[in-house]
Amino acid sequence: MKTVITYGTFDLFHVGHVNLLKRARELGDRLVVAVSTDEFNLQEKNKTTIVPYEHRVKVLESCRYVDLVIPESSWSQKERDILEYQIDTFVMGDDWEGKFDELKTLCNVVYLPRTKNISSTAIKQAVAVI
Ligand code: C2G
Repeated sequence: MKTVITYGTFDLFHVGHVNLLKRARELGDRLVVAVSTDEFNLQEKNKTTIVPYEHRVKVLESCRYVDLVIPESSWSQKERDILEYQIDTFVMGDDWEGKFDELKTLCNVVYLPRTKNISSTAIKQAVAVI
């Protein structure tokens, strides 16, 4: 059983997220997704989300590529998660290229090309001007 993990906010779930999750899932047999809590987003990423954490969890749990959803509440939990869930591959979009290379001592680290021309921020901006 090859297990993959990825982390993110996944606000305003869109096709860029779907493409990332699909490709991540294809790297193993099981995909664990760690979703940033509202507090983590606010305190650590200076991000306010439109969709509250509980709803973002439910949306991800409904995605065919996702097998398990866990909370992301700190930057430092990744090492613990990799050991606890026996992760073989850690995946992030390449906007994070190189940022998590220290995890290479624990598992494979893969950065996948982001989907162009879509982001939660762009969606917020587009809706704001309607
Ligand atoms: N993503 C993508 N293409 C896009 C938008 C996002 O491939 N057009 C990917 C990102 O690279 C990331 C994942 O989708 O791997 C989730 O994106 P965000 O919700 O923006 O995640 P982020 O806020 O970057 O949080 O500890 C890591 C952080 O929690 C990552």
